Amino acid sequence: MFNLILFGPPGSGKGTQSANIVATYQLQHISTGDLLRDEVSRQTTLGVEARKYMDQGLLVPDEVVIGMISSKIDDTPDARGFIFDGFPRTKAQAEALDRLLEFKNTEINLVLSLEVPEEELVRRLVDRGITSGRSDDNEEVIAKRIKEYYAKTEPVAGYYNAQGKLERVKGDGNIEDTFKLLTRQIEKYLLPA
Ligand code: B4P
Repeated sequence: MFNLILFGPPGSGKGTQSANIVATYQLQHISTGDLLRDEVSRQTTLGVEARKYMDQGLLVPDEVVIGMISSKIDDTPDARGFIFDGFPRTKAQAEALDRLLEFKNTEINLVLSLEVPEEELVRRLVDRGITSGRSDDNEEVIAKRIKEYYAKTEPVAGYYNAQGKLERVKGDGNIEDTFKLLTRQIEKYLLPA
């Protein structure tokens, strides 16, 4: 199996690039943002609870997200590998993911971190907010999401760096150029010279 994490701040292009990577490498895509928005739109108990955090730009509690990931992994026993998009976002989530994968005799192989300056993140998310209808894509909540990222999520990069799995990728170019930089790292891993 090949298991990849796409890491980076809100608006860095994780969702956008995951779609491209899935199409090229036939990995199973798991986006905690998409899973949570699906629960919110179906107004499940989990969704009603999660929305309170998402609308404020805060992370949803670890136990909720870890439970969701665990059942999603169990639902796809034949996957060739996974691309985790927007997960893990805390050290507790990263440790839980390591345990879940170990249970399946597999592990995270590569963590690609998209690096984008803060002004560009805000610009992209404000732009998306004009058409997305997402209640968290407005300037006030975007600022909170970015703050939450630097406080709780950025340290997760160090967790994977210590395992020798982290590669930083410039994410401020256009979608196509960023995709090329990501595939270069994936190919380097899959087809070492
Ligand atoms: P997510 O859905 O993960 O949203 P995101 O971080 O904002 O988006 P992403 O980085 O994927 O950006 P995208 O490609 O869409 O999270 C939403 C919320 O859910 C969180 O705030 C949190 O509350 C909750 N949540 C999710 N996972 C959680 C977890 N594990 N634990 C706890 N809580 C969790 O790109 C953004 C925009 O930029 C798009 O409009 C796109 O078209 C544009 N864009 C992308 N690449 C571009 C490029 N190269 N150039 C120009 N524009 C680009």
